[in-house]
Amino acid sequence: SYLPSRSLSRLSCALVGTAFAAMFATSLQARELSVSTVLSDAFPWGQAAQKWADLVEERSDGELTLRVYPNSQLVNGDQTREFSAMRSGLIDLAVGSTINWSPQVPELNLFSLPFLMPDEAAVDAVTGGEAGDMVFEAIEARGVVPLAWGENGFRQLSNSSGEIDEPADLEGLKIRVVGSPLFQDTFSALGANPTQMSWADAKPALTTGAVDGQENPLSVFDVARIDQVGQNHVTLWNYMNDPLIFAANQQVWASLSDDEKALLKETAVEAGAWEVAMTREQEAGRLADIQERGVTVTELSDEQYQAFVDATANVYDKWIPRIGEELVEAARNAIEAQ
Ligand code: X2X
Repeated sequence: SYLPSRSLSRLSCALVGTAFAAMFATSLQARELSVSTVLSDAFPWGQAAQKWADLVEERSDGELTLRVYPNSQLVNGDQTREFSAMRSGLIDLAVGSTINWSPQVPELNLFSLPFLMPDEAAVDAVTGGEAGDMVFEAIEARGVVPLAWGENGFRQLSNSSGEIDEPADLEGLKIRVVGSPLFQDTFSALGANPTQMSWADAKPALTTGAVDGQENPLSVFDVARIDQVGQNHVTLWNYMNDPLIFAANQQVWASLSDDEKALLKETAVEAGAWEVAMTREQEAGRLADIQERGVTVTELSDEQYQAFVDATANVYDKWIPRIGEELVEAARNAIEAQ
């Protein structure tokens, strides 16, 4: 050959180098997947994602790594964009709230219908049955692969101005709500003045008194020390439960081997069940701690509860067509049958 051997070896070196770099990049991408969460591992929600990551790490012998990015940082704090970011591939995986994904998946508003699910058994009947399957199909139809359920928890009402045991007590109160339109309707129906903002903005707004109240599970209230920013009244009204969903971007999912898919699914189901049980077990202790720190806790009589149910009935008229009559029916049947 008249090609000088030196340049030949240089050429082959370059070729091998490029091929190696490409292989390396592909394998790195396949190995480390991002997981988005809104809350950090100081909260059960973040612990659910970390548990998932730990189980995957352990059972894949380090072949697959999940790296958790808390505080909605992959969407610059805008939690209602998390689903879109996962669908488009900016986020590989997420453990997300039904509330935050509901702007893109209207069926998820099911869980925010006020006073639909009175207790944990009702939540389990919905997520674990036909309604839950329908919700997963709706997520899949919108380009994301759902894997398992977790739980942020029953959302309770807090405020800085006084005890709330009837809708009239909410009259004119500024309440921070998540940026999901159904909440605007629920709190308007109760005579309050709802203000939508992200979780990142919520604590500053409570601190300055820009808002008078907020609603979140007791675990969030407790860990974030919401009582220390003047929220010294909590009403236990179980008005909605906020399940978490473990999910994956569709292209990422399709790129995994069958074994990796099985591993991700099985560990998500396990981490979810672990977190749901833990969240529920901790509830009573958290309530006691909150009361010990001086928070007034209000429980509702059956009549008081019914007054809130009646005041928010029109939310159903507006939202059932958006959620889907069949899905709401399936959820109601599951709740009644338990
Ligand atoms: O923003 C909230 O209130 C939170 C943290 O509970 C959710 O992400 C739904």
